Amino acid sequence: MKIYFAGSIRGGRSDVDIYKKIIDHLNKNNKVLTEHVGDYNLSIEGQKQLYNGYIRNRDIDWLKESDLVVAETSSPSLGVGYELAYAERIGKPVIILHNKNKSQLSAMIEGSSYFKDINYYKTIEEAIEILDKKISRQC
Ligand code: 6K6
Repeated sequence: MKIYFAGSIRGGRSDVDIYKKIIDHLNKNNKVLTEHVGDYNLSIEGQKQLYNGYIRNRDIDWLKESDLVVAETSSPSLGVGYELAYAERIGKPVIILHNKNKSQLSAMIEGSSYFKDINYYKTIEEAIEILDKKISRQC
């Protein structure tokens, strides 16, 4: 399955270790199209050589191509919010992972009837267990 993983970049990189672990786990049995989101070397300042328009269009093409969107939303990010709204608009399946100890999820996401699959977790092990259960149901 092709998976579009969404996580904060310019919204802040404090959860990059979580993104990396989730991406590595998903990549064992799937193809994550957005591996760079878990790249420790991608800083808020990174990839400045790429035009914003190029990044936006490339990412939206990948989102359209994917079978599933997995979004880690604990670090609030405008880009992730945009991707979630886009996924909702085109009817792409979405699994959301959120750590309530880090932030409160936006009412725009919690309040949308489209996002039924919002999962609150505390540890990375718990997040991975949730994903495994959900993804095995989708296959
Ligand atoms: C990186 C560092 C500075 O500028 C960048 C731009 N690079 C990006 N490369 C790939 N995907 C991106 C980039 N910027 C945002 N995205 C997409 O939006 C990713 O798929 C993330 O899921 C999401 C992050 O949005 P922000 O608003 O936190 O950056």
